Amino acid sequence: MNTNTHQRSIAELADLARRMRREIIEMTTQAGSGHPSSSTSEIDILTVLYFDGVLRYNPQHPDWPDRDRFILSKGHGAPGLYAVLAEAGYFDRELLNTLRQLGSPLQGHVDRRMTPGVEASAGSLGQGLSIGIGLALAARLDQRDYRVYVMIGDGESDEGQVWEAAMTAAKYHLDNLTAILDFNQYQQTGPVDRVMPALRPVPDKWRAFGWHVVEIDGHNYQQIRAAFAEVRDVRGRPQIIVAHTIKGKGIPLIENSDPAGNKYHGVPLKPDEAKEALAQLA
Ligand SMILES: Cc1ncc(C[n+]2csc(CCOP(=O)(O)OP(=O)(O)O)c2C)c(N)n1
Ligand SMILES: [Mg+2]
Repeated sequence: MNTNTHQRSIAELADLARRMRREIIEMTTQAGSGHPSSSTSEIDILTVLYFDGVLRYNPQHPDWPDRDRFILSKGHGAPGLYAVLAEAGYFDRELLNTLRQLGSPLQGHVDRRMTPGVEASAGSLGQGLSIGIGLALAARLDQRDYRVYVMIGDGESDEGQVWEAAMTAAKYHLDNLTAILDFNQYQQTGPVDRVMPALRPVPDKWRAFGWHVVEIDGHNYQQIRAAFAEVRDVRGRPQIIVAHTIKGKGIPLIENSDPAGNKYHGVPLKPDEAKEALAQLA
């Protein structure tokens, strides 16, 4: 099954994302740990990337040399990516029930040695964009036309390595590299505006570093689709999609928790809460 060439209707995308939100809740609650709020903030973007004809991939051949690469640099958002990879056909959906178990290929943070479809191991924040640069440079050297997409977090952007990568990608004019910022305004210990207020103004910073910037609502499928189309046509510079998102989006219990979904950073719903959330996502 190669799902990558097929464009879907907005209703189909919404339905897919709803199902994957259910799986994120189910697997984290069953595991008794994990990151449901980080995973649900990223899931609409991943839905368009994987299921609306953006990313070029073939689950039957995860090592296909001409595939596009997606790196989840905020590697704790693993449950979201696992739901996507199962839906895409990289592995059986049953495996989702083994999240975070010893010996399972689905560890708490993504691991490329264990999970088909995972391009880079992550969890120690700040490294994914640099790995993406390596892959983008390799594409150029190998004369391949694959593209590289890297999702980073706003809290992750505290890491100096992100800005070293920002400069380096611009230096090499890597127009086959797209970063996606999951700008949900929160990180593990609180609002990014308190932990690192100098992150703003985000779009101006990336522009100053030589990147093409697109700013969108990261839960609006039309805007996500348009952003991926726009960056594909940019020549001579890397691009970043600054996506405004909400931690726990689509799960009222998490989304409306205080403060703004971050109560559930690294905290799954309890079984009775999960039951309520799943009923709302039925
Ligand atoms: C280098 C490093 N420092 C600290 C952590 C601990 N940590 C795990 S998640 C997280 C917050 C990340 O926030 P953000 O990038 O905004 O991701 P979100 O969950 O909001 O999507 C932190 C600090 C880590 N994983 N790696
Ligand atoms: Mg964040």
